[in-house]
Amino acid sequence: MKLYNFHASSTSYRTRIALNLKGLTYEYIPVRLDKGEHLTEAYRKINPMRGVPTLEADGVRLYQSGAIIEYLEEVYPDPPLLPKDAVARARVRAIAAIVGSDMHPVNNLRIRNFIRDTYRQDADGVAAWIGLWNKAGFAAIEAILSEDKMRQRGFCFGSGPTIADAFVVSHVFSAQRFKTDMTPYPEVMAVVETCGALEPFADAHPSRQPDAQPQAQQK
Ligand SMILES: N[C@@H](CCC(=O)N[C@@H](CS)C(=O)NCC(=O)O)C(=O)O
Repeated sequence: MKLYNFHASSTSYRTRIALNLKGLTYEYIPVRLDKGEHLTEAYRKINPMRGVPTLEADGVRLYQSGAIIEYLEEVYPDPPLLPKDAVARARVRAIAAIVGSDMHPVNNLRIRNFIRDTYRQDADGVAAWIGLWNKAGFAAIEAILSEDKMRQRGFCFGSGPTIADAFVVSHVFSAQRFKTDMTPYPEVMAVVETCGALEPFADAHPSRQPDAQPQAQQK
């Protein structure tokens, strides 16, 4: 397998977590978002939406981290990252979708650049935009986690990692880079602490990736 990705990209990070949880090894192909490598014609041929990650597996190219992670779950079901029960699966997918559909897309690099350039916002203005959507999403996830009395604290669902944890942990990393205040979300932060200590999560952390350098700060 080959994973086209960037160390600080949260969609890449969540995919690395899933690969590691499944015990799958892969070749790390860096796509330097900070150098605009995703905007080249060569990369457009690899990923038509010009985003990371892209996974090459079983002779095919897969895009969209959510689709990639669901593919991994279907083809490599052990260990499972989704519960068996349909309602439980829907709950896990809902938490992942809050991050993947409601939070990340509006804070993506291309959106931040547009806000900066078209609406002439400085770093504080862009951070205010990011914070707005992070606050809405994390408040919802915090409420969902707080209301779930069956859940073991430190995991989004049940007593072990699921797809939801991969999405939440990776997006908290992104939020903290942009100085979103995480103190109102203790249940979310307990997930980061518990899961972050597990090897598959720790090994997927942006700081441990081959393309991690102090000057590479773009997502
Ligand atoms: N929905 C896609 C988003 C992929 C994506 O856009 N990733 C970001 C990095 S986290 C990216 O490549 N951004 C480039 C840009 O916005 O120009 C996924 O989940 O894979």
